[in-house]
Amino acid sequence: MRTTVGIVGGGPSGLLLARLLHRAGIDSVVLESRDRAYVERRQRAGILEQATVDALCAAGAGGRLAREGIVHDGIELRYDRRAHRVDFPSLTGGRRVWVYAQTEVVKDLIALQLAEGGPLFFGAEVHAVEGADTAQPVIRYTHEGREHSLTCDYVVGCDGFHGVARTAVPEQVRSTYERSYPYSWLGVLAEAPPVHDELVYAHSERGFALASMRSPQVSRLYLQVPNGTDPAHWSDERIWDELDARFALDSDPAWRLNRGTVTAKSVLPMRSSVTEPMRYGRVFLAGDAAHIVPPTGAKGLNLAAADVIVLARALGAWHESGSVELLDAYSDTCLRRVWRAEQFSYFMTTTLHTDPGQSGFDTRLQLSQLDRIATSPHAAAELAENYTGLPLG
Ligand code: RFL
Ligand code: PHB
Repeated sequence: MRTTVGIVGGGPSGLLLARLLHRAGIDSVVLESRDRAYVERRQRAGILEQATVDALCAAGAGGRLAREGIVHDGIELRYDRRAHRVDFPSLTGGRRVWVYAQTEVVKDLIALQLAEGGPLFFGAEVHAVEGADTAQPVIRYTHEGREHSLTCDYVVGCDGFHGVARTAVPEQVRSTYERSYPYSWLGVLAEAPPVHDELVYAHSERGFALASMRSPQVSRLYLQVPNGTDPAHWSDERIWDELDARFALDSDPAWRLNRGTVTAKSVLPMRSSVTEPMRYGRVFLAGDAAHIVPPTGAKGLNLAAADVIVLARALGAWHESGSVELLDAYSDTCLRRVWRAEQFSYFMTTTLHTDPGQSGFDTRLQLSQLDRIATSPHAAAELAENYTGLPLG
């Protein structure tokens, strides 16, 4: 089999790329190792930048998003038992974000890809990407028990942090920069209406907490927990009590979350990682295959979308005119934005979480930084610009 662009991985980056290429008249094949139900159920991100929403609309996947997505004009920061709202439009010249879950983005893109007949194979496990530095790289994969190969003009590794495409970049060319954090998140999905109409990020002596949402009926909540925590040790009651304690306000002692049935509980580690370069020969890396951020800045999915927007434009230019100028610039263009998001995610994470060995001095620095955001429009604008998303390079 052969195609113009072989895409390894059918997560949000692979699926969005396939749709953008289809609109540009470029054929592609998506190979996804998992089955459809698994890919559609994976609970992950919830916040979309406007540029991500625009790309989903351009890809033809904007219909349900426009009806069910919820526009947010700000977030609330809680610290020292006080609340401060950061208003995005007034600080950024009108920018805002959307609440629309990654599960829904993926469902919409899969439905579209299958309806328009773009090849998308589930249960297709890629073992190797060969010939990155030749004119015709080849993807080797197994599907329905048989070995196959897909010959391509270009291969894009959209296969996430544990994918194989990254290894097509030779070790002597590849550098990975990483950081891990001494805490994880316990993520909870609950059939409970969100009590507040925007996201609440809380710094407390007991650790970080985040109240997000999936719909007017469903809350998505996170608690900082020690690495290695077993979610089974957190009963529903303990989760609700701990969340209420971390969100506590002196000005409103009666403030409580709405409680409801907990439908999912999982622990996710926090990690930062960047692999450079994001391109070697005719193989490109996009999304989590190239970089990971801790979720505190809500950047993971948006960075993945930004990569494939840049790549789709570059492949479009090559397809139309044969020019490889934008393809040659891909890695540098993406990495500038990636490192900005890495810094912002690191900043949000280390400002809001409590390190196990944290001193009183460290805590006071965090509170001083949060106070600065609450009192200086410049400091607040820095947060708001990064959170709502910087312009695409
Ligand atoms: P994905 O979503 O990991 O998709 C990669 C796809 O590639 C497939 N795959 C393969 N297919 C074929 N052959 C192989 N050898 C393959 N190896 C892997 C996988 O099955 C998968 O379908 O990467 P993509 O598309 O780049 O999208 C990135 C986003 O998913 C990611 O950045 C965010 O979800 C990060 N993230 C979060 N971001 C947030 O902004 N807020 C969150 O709350 C949040 N929660 C999370 C997260 C990431 C998590 N991971 C990766 C562990 C929670 C988790 C658990
Ligand atoms: C989510 O809704 O899952 C979410 C929102 C904001 C974050 C992280 C996760 O920073």
